[in-house]
Amino acid sequence: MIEAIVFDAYGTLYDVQSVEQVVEKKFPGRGAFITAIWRMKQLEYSWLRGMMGSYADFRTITKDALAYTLGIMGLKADDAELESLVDGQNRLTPYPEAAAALTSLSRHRLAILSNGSGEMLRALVDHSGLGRFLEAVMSVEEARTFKPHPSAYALVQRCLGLTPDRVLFVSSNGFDVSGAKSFGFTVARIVRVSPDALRRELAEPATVGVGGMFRALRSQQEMIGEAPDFSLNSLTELGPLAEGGFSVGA
Ligand code: 2OP
Repeated sequence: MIEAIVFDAYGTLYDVQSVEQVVEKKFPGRGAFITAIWRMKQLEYSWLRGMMGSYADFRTITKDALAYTLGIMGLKADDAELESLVDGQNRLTPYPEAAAALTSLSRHRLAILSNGSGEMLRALVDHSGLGRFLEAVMSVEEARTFKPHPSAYALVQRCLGLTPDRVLFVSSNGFDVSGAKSFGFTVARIVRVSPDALRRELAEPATVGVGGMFRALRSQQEMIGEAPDFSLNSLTELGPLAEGGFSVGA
């Protein structure tokens, strides 16, 4: 039986592209491009550091990824400016349906497990007000590696005292869906970009911009096995799924 619902943060409860406004203000006309490359590099650095066994917290990784992005574009930012842009990640906007969806799930234990550092996640959750729904906000910091490493997902059992079969893990990130499923959780994937919409967007490759490239690489289910148990179009569909007892195939 599912007792707890554990959410990924970035891209699942919070819209990572919402930092674009902050970036656009600093670099007019380049916000969308910088934000997309920044997010891609941020995750790459977490995976690289995970594989290299050289952990650095997510704030450091996020800052390094931004420095990389600005560097390749020949844009200058001093340390204080980099820090201030990174702070923008602590004020991301939750998806519009997030609060209502969490309200509808109040009979379950609710938590976040994120690659974000503890300090970033506390700021994010406090700023957005979603903290009132959550029993725990877990950072991979304690495991000193990143999702999709199994020891990151193992923090859920340590923190909530629940074996994986009692947890529904919710993510929109393909890598996270595969990692969580491989770990042993029941997994719901939130489909933020449908395969049809993406196919339409990619029909004319010559006109695809960085946003399309981002969606092509990061919005779809990965093809490395480990398919999710449920694919939902928004967080709102979790309520009815819970009402139905999370029956697989629902
Ligand atoms: C997370 O919140 C990075 O989206 C990923 O853990």
